[in-house]
Amino acid sequence: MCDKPILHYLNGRGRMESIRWLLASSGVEFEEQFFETKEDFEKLLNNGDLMFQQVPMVEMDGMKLVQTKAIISYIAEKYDMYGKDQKERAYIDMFFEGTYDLMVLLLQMPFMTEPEKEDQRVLIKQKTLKRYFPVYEEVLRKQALKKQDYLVGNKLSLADVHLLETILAVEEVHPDILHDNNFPNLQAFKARMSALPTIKKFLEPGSKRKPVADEKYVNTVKKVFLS
Ligand code: GSN
Repeated sequence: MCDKPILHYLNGRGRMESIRWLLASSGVEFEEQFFETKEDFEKLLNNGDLMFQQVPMVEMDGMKLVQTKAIISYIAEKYDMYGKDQKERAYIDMFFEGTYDLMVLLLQMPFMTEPEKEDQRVLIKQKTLKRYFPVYEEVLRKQALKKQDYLVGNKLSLADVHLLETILAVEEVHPDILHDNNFPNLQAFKARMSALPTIKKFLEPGSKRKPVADEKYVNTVKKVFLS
């Protein structure tokens, strides 16, 4: 019997990566069971382990949790990353949903054709600059005036962890986006967050953080889910 959460997914980012980020940032060790073939996935399905025949699935506390956002909420609440009251939680949810919407655009990209990828790169830049990053920059500017380092209250939350994950993912597509577009508070946030011990460790090579999807991973996903 394993006390650590067990994450069931492919050996790649996808919808599981934010769950990995949240657990790692909370200092929680976890195990992973990867599947690589349709047969492995079907085994989980046939065992009745997947409520909606979908992954991510996380085994923890005697449950087989599915639905990414439900999993994220459970972990955030359990490890005190979900604010101190209902209002803080509402803001954490709003900030998380914003970065999640941007992250979906990033996660789709490896599965596109080259011309589609180019359009998506442009779309990501436009949404990042016009819709998302200015919001977080302004919130962090106001928080800095109150000598507060995080998006909500004065405590690390799910919203901060997901913002850092998203900043780093956007930078993989547009490396100079913070520097070239005058986001000093986001830059300072990125540096501060990356230096937190649990996050620093997760960012180091050899951690359970997954690389950006390559061709092999894309083919595995297609083989498992689309064949
Ligand atoms: O957010 C969630 O966890 C669900 N609302 C969606 C989960 C989902 O779509 N999972 C995919 C694989 S991960 N990539 O998106 C999945 O299990 N697809 C198989 C299927 O038959 O839907």
